[in-house]
Amino acid sequence: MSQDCKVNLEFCMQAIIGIYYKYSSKDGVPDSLNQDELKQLVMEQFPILSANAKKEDLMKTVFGAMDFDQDNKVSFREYVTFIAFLIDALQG
Ligand SMILES: [Ca+2]
Repeated sequence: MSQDCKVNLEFCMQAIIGIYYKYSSKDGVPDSLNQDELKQLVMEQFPILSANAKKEDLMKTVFGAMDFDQDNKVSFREYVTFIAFLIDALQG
């Protein structure tokens, strides 16, 4: 893994927050991701996963997994909870 002196945990957390609002703000309602916003986030932020999975199946799985309260949108809390699950899964 390459070392970059600009990357630390604080930087990573700010990036996670910034990425959420970058996509959630597209429809003028920045407090949630709708399905189109989430699809764009997944395609751009998870390019390897997106390239290796059927996109419709991937989106159903991701949206279903992130939308814990099933209100058809992804809140910031749902987003960061899902990111935490992903980090835990990735570290094995
Ligand atoms: Ca939700």
